[in-house]
Amino acid sequence: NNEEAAARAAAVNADSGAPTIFDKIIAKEIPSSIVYEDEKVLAFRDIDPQAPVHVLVIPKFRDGLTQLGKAEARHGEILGQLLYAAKIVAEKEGILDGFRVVINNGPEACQSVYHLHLHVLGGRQMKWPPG
Ligand code: D5M
Repeated sequence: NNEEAAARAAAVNADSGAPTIFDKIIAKEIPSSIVYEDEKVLAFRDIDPQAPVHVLVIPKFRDGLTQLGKAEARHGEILGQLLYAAKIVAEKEGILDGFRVVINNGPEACQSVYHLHLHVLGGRQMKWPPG
């Protein structure tokens, strides 16, 4: 089924530390629909939206943060900036009353792009537990 296929696809995408497609988005070498940008953070619409609002929030400088599991104490500031940017995105998108922030970490969580990213999802009733 779809979930198994997604899990398999994610599993082949292990964390190699290689550049990802998000580097090209940051460099504006490939187009994206930008929702918010500042010096440190970029937020753009997910190409495969799972909700009416689905925005990815990423650090412009990956600095070893291929996934949250690689975070170290020195990343504290950017991690806070990413979470705050998620709130700004929710506000801009008009979903401040109900939204979800997701980080998929590693193959078992179906992470497919190894450049840390927060998913900001909203605009519909969410379910719990997530799949
Ligand atoms: O989420 C990775 C997400 O990245 C997934 O939801 C699709 C999205 N993606 C992949 N390529 C693009 C481009 N080019 N534009 C916008 N969004 C993109 P993960 O948590 O790793 O599964």
